[in-house]
Amino acid sequence: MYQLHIANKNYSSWSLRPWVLMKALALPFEESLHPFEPPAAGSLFHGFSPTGKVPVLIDGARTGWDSLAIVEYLAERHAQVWPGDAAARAWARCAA
Ligand SMILES: N[C@@H](CCC(=O)N[C@@H](CS)C(=O)NCC(=O)O)C(=O)O
Repeated sequence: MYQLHIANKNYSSWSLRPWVLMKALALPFEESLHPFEPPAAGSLFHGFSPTGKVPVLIDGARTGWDSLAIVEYLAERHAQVWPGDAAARAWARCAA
């Protein structure tokens, strides 16, 4: 099971990106919601995030950060992340 560290989904669209994806595809994950109160947030986030930012995805011994890098990590493990059709995939990547 993945663990996804995020902040408030209203104010952290970066957090929202992998969260929406994983919910939409019903990928198994545990959500860890952290209070988002900048500028103090960053120092708290360093407890689990190499950059002090969210989102962060934990997969066993692996820690991944940056929302698009997380999406690409998931795409290598779950074929349904990006559309199969090349044109649709290109559009989806542009939109992301
Ligand atoms: N490029 C990063 C941006 C991550 C980012 O800036 N996250 C913000 C929340 S939206 C954060 O953690 N800020 C805490 C801080 O800077 O103290 C991504 O796509 O994940």
